[in-house]
Amino acid sequence: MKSTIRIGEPDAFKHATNEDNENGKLIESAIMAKKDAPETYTPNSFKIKDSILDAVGYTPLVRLNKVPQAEGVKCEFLVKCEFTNPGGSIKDRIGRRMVLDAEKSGRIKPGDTIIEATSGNTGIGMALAAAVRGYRMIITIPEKMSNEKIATLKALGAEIVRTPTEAAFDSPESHISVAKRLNKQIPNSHILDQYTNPSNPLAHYYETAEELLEQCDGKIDYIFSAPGTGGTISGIARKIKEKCPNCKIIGVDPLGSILALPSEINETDVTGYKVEGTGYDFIPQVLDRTVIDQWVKVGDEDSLPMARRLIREEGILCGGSSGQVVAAALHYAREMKLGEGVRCVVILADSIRNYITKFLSDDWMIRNGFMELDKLSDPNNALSGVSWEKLGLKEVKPVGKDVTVAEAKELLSKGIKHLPVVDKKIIGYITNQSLVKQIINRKMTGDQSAISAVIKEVPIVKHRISSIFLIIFFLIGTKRS
Ligand code: P1T
Repeated sequence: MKSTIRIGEPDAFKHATNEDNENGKLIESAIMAKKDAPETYTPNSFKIKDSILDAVGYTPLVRLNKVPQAEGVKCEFLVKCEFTNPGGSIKDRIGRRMVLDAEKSGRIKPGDTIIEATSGNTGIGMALAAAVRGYRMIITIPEKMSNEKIATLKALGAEIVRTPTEAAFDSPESHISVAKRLNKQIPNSHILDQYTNPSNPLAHYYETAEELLEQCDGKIDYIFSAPGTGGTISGIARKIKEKCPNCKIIGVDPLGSILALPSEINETDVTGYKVEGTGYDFIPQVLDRTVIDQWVKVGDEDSLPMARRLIREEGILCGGSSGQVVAAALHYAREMKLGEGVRCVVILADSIRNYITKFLSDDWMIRNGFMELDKLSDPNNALSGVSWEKLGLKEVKPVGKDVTVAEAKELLSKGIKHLPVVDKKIIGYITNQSLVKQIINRKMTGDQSAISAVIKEVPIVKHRISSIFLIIFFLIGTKRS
């Protein structure tokens, strides 16, 4: 498989626009202004904690012993295991700090409602704080994000509003705009806003970066982090540049996002990606691109298999963005010929728990083109050696986009659960449930087009995979659901 990874030219911060320099100044002045905020809310102690919020932070820094070596990388690779935070991600740090800082400043008081637009992990971190401190929590979150995150959020008592993944950040349907609308409608509600709140980078300036300096005795040569809001990388970078000025900060950005510099490196045909939490279609205010020395772009094809390798080979139970940043860092170390004695630190933002039905599943990986079909000949796979014929699967023929309600209904009544719809290429599938919903909601008749019943969340099928492969996977879905 061809690598998707590409490295931008060095000193990328030199390409930051005036607007980004403003972000840098803004974060600097916020950090100066907040010097009186507590440096940490967590005493570093093994003693009894007053609440689970005191268990946030002080995460392990662990050496990788197999994957870099297998990739021919000579330098030292250390990973910051943020998945050991109580809510399972690095965003617990800002969940706690944004809530406690807002309480301390008198902006919010228990009983109020907190609303946050999130890709899930910040939501979990804030819902934890809200549960402990007594707030109502409303989360707006794009459909793309995993059901595992939603289940955790609901268990923490958060109310969920899902928004379309395709919505641009400034469109009325985006998770950010919906949060703003709810804020106007709900009395005593507040958006603490991770995209602009200085408490976000401050959590990493005061905590994550200090932990790294202590864990490494001040010797760090490279730090790799994949920004979403940019709070992690900006907060860490600001402290590291003060204490360890020769350390290089490398930003890792998914193909399809526009955060990297110089901006030409963002050019791609890729319009979406499966890794959750990193990359955006706008530059968040807390992302200070002036403190990032270089950027690496990386696609899902490298990121998700790398997350699986970290789990399988190193026992590091991390999430997809961790695979993304490690894949990019290893590529960088190899290309730059970083030798023995060079220390690279990689921030692993979240945990396997968020992705059990996504990249942890072989079916999901194969359906999305991140694992070869012949993986099923792997002796460890339950289906090893079993031919598709023996599984008794029938072929499902895709229908065109002009399929009518009556035709779709007829095909679905023959035991097909997912009816693929094509318009030159696959555009989605119709299920009994999606069809019935349209018939009821839109009072549709049999001769009308069934196009509105198409579910568009369809696996990206790579050109190297034949349509037979696609059909097989509709059948697998049919068998198992
Ligand atoms: O936002 P930032 O500090 O840049 O962290 C990026 C990031 C990386 N990896 C994962 C899995 C993440 O969830 C995130 C950021 N997440 C959010 C912005 C959020 O709302 O959960």
